[in-house]
Amino acid sequence: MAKLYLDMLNHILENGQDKSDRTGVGTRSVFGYQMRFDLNEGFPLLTTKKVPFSLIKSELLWFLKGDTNIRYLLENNNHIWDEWAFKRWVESDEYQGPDMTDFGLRANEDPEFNALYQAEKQAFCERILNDDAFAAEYGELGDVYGKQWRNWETRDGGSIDQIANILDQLRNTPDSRRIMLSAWNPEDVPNMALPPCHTMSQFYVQDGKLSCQLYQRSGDAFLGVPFNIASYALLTHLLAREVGLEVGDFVHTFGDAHIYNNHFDQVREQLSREPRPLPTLWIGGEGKSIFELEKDDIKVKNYHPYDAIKAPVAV
Ligand code: DHF
Ligand code: TMP
Repeated sequence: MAKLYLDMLNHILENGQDKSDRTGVGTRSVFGYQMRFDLNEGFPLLTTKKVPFSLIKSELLWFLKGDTNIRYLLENNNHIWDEWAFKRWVESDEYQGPDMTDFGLRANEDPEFNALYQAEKQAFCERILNDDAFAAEYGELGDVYGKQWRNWETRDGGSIDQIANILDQLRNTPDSRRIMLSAWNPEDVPNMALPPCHTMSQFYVQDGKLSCQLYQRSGDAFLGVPFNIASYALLTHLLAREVGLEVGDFVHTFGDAHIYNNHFDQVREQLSREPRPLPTLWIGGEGKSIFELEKDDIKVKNYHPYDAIKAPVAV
């Protein structure tokens, strides 16, 4: 598995072309790439660097709850979405603090600004946790994954629960070629902190095994992609458990797969490491449905990765 991922990094390094991007950081990028993970070979969590599974888990449980407010993530010590909520806050009319224009780029270049920014972001997170009205307004990321997965709005004012529909189809028409999960709602895209990167997925049942294919329109190969692989592998396991299937493959298909220009050293460090055996996934919570599972019901066992490798996230 780790080999498949390292091959992808290598492929982008060797075949990618330099491309400017929205964040101003710049990338090396390819268009179109695919990996196939056999989920029976172990749980696909990278071993060539430590990937914080607890964050992947709380993010997926947050999606499955239909929640789009970062307060739940903060309560679970998960800060992976902070920057995008913070961005909405500092761009709002109500914000009166120091100028935070282009905070992502400036924080990487200017240590003095970085200290100011970190303090401002920390204060923001504390306020999200402690001030209900503030959290309701500025903890919201808009119509992101949770909303589309569980409460897709219909034109007659109703809503569609795509996860419930998928479970119904897996139970009743497992051969269907229409078992889809879409996060890309063109009407809502302008109202999202970040338009969905994992855009659409499809589920497939053969020989009692559930497979999943994801189309990811945009993949940050060093930071986001290891999370995305593990997250969809976990989702596939959770759906399979719910309907009494085994797991099959996770197929990961990309549009723009890129390495940010400020991740090259980290990528080379990772490529120098020899993959270790994969961990396994443990799901407890006997009798609980997929919507009732809590973080302690899900664990990875025998995970022995190399040390974490830090890298700045492009905002
Ligand atoms: N923007 C960009 N440019 N890349 C992303 O991967 C990305 N991902 C988002 C939102 N916007 C994004 C949501 N997912 C991290 C991982 C996933 C993620 C956001 C951030 C991340 O920073 N991971 C660190 C550890 C973070 C921590 O421990 O708090 C890592 O080293 O994996
Ligand atoms: P974009 O909207 O301009 O494509 O920027 C989004 C960036 O975030 C891009 O580098 C891809 C990355 N990303 C992931 O790789 N995985 C994710 O799950 C998310 C949310 C973002």
